[in-house]
Amino acid sequence: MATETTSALGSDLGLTPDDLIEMYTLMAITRAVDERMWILNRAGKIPFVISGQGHEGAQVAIAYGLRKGHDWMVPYYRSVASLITFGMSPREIMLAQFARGVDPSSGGRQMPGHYGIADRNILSVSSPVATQVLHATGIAYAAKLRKTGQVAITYLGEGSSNQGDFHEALNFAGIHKLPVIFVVENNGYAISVPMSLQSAVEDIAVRGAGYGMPGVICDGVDVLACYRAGRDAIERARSGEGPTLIEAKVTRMTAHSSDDQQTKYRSADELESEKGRDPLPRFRDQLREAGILDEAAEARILEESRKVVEDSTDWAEAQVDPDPATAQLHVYADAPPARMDDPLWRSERFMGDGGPLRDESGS
Ligand SMILES: Cc1ncc(C[n+]2csc(CCOP(=O)(O)OP(=O)(O)O)c2C)c(N)n1
Ligand SMILES: [Mg+2]
Repeated sequence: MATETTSALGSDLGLTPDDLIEMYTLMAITRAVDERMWILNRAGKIPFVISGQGHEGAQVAIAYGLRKGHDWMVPYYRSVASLITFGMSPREIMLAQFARGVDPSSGGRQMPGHYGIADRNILSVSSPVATQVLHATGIAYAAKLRKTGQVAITYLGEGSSNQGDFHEALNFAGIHKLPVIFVVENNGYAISVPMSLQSAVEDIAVRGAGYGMPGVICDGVDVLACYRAGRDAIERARSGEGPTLIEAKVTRMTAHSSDDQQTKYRSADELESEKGRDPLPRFRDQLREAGILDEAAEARILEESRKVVEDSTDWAEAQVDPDPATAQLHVYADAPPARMDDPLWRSERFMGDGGPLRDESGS
């Protein structure tokens, strides 16, 4: 296990060997949870998986310096490693996958992968890509006005950085020097569309210059470089210097989602060459070489990951589905009548002056 004398790896960044082991453990747990989701999906137990495999190094490292429960995280659908680093538990992740009633993200109402826990400062994932970039900017604006010292961090893919929302958010954040961090996880594809057809520039980070903020590139297999990028951006935001755009170059090790087949648009050669871009073995080798991770510690981490996966799967699966009587909770300010033939449906409150149930006789 880690000791003071084994290595100085990470010490220039203020990271201890225990920090590095924790980061590796978070990556390993997330990978194990993700792999289990695919099995559950193929077994017909959960409807949909959208995977963060290949993104874990960047996600854990960039989020590692945040203050849990104080700062704000505004995730996207691949953010499981970021969320676990920020304190969401694998049980809570699995509850969303199984859409159980006690799921803290939405009580089993949202599409799977739409994680969020309001009282832990984790905003719900948004289905329309890039809308979250504006939400994070608004949260950062509020934090600045209220002088709370909070930092908001948000995540998106490189394809989503072509949406107008991204540019409007960065412009506003740059003008007002907001405490917000924009993390673009560039995996080279927006579903089947390659980077060359998404953007005329190779690096999304250069867009930061257009909005008056640093654009920093980090390699997603270099966990310590990603940590440095995150730490610097957090310090910048916290000290009032303003926003940062981080672009983490990552690889998408799986298809876009469980409903996609990437061999239709990626060659076998390309997929093979990407295998060397898996952050887990890269970080593990780095820790081994530095003498921080020995075989016994690695075996312990593997065992811990296995236990966490078994526990979170079994526990979440055993929880009950949401009560159907609560299906309309939080959908309307006033609960509408349960039956469509209830005369209340025809009232002014629900019909206005011509709703879908307007009396065809014209009376
Ligand atoms: C506004 C909007 N347009 C299209 C979609 C459908 N969609 C979901 S994910 C996705 C690809 C996004 O690619 P990228 O931003 O690179 O993220 P990645 O999935 O690669 O992590 C698209 C087009 C959507 N959810 N919202
Ligand atoms: Mg992408």
